Amino acid sequence: MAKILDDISRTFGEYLLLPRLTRRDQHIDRIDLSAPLSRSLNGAPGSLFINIPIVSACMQAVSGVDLAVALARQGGMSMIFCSQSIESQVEMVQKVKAHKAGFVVSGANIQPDATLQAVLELMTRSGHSTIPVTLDGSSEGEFLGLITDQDFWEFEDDLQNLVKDHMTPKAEVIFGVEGISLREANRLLHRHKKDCLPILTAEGHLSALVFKKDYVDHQKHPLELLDEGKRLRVGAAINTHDYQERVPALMAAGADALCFDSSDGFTEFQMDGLAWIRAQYGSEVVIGGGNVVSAEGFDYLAQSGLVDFIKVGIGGGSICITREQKGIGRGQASALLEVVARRDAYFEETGIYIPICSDGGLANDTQVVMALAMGADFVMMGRYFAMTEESPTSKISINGQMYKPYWGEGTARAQNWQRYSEGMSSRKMMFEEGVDAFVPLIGSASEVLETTLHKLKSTMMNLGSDSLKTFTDQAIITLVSEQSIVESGTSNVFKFSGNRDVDESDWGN
Ligand code: MZP
Repeated sequence: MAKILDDISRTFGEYLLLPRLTRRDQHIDRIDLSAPLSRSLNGAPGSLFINIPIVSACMQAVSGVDLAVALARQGGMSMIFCSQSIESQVEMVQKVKAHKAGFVVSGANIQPDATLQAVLELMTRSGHSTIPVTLDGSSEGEFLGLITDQDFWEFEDDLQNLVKDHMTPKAEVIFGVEGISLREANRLLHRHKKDCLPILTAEGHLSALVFKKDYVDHQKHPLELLDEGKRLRVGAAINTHDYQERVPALMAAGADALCFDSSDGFTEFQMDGLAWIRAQYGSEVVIGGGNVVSAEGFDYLAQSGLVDFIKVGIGGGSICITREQKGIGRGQASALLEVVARRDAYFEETGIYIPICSDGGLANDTQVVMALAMGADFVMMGRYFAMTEESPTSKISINGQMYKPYWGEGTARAQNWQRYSEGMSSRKMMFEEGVDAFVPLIGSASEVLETTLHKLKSTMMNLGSDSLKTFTDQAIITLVSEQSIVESGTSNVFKFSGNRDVDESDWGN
């Protein structure tokens, strides 16, 4: 007969943390949010850490080049999706690795014979106020000058005038030559009181731009996740079908970590993949396995000695219908608590520490905090990043509100890449495990992360924790009744919604 568990499947929203002693010497700016991505032995540090405990999901609608760059700049890491051809995934990894922090390929350029009207339209379309002028209007063309919104007045100048008559010509532009270090480029910006420095090749062609605002941004975000060569770090998803071709290509491209993208990692297929990759690359490669939702699943992957980190979660993803379609999965909090308990016992038994990633179903910042308090070393999120400017999809306006498309990897839309790129139509899709949806656009990755990380650090202060390790060790968590959940919201007050005809200055008086 089937075994029935005593406990029911629980979600993060059913728990609360109890405050512990907050010390006078604690400071929010000194809290360490770094998290391990690789396994370690007897308390020695592992080979790979992230500076904030957040990675982005292995999904087409989430982890493209722009998000990977934005997230690594904040200290986290993206897992570039594998539901695409090996060549295009490799190209994405290469683009992230080639991204020179501070050096930006110019996205909006114009020819000297274009009109001011065309410049205006380009500025509106691109959101840029400084436009390089190149002979052929491309980002690599011969550099002729710069035109900015200070060089003409929209309502005073004739917009049919030509760019060449208003631009600052090359002879008057301060520029750097390719090979210049970022530090030197920033010094030039500072010395000449400029906002933008074009970088030219020895032949005088445009190569990149360096902006003062990026320097300021870097100073504000010192947690950038860099490899030994000062390149941004990026991870890549892999599958159990083509790893013998995909992994060597990704390793050659410089991927910093690999991660099996599978809703169920408790399989011999994944074990075969892990064994093959380890045999080829030894400890040179960091590999994540999963997903699992039980101590049994954890043991299967951990005891092989092949895996660096293990992802937990089946069916909790915001676009996931695996539980409805197949009847498998587990409440994310129950799954995480059981796997973390087994991981800790395994560490006691063997001295081997395996980081745990809580993957999917995190509906808000509080749940991120709870997952980390419950012992996840880091979290993986899809919806959260799909909603940002940097996700790879195009914005769309619905009833005046901006949205972005977001779809699961288990949808026909995501799975169709094989048919288009490799003619692999033999594995016919019988049913979908995900849905195709829209999510509101909420801002840039740096803006949303700033809020999330601030809330996390604030809760860590409440628990008297200076690091994520002490956060978990000090966490006392209580299960709450349905009535407590009601009590957690506002109660017996009238909340304003929509526009208020009240002078803001009245508030707080
Ligand atoms: P979320 O952050 O949007 O709630 O969940 C993202 C996670 O959902 C992914 O990391 C992955 O584990 C899972 N996922 C992705 N596609 C599907 C699907 O189509 C899915 N069912 O469950």
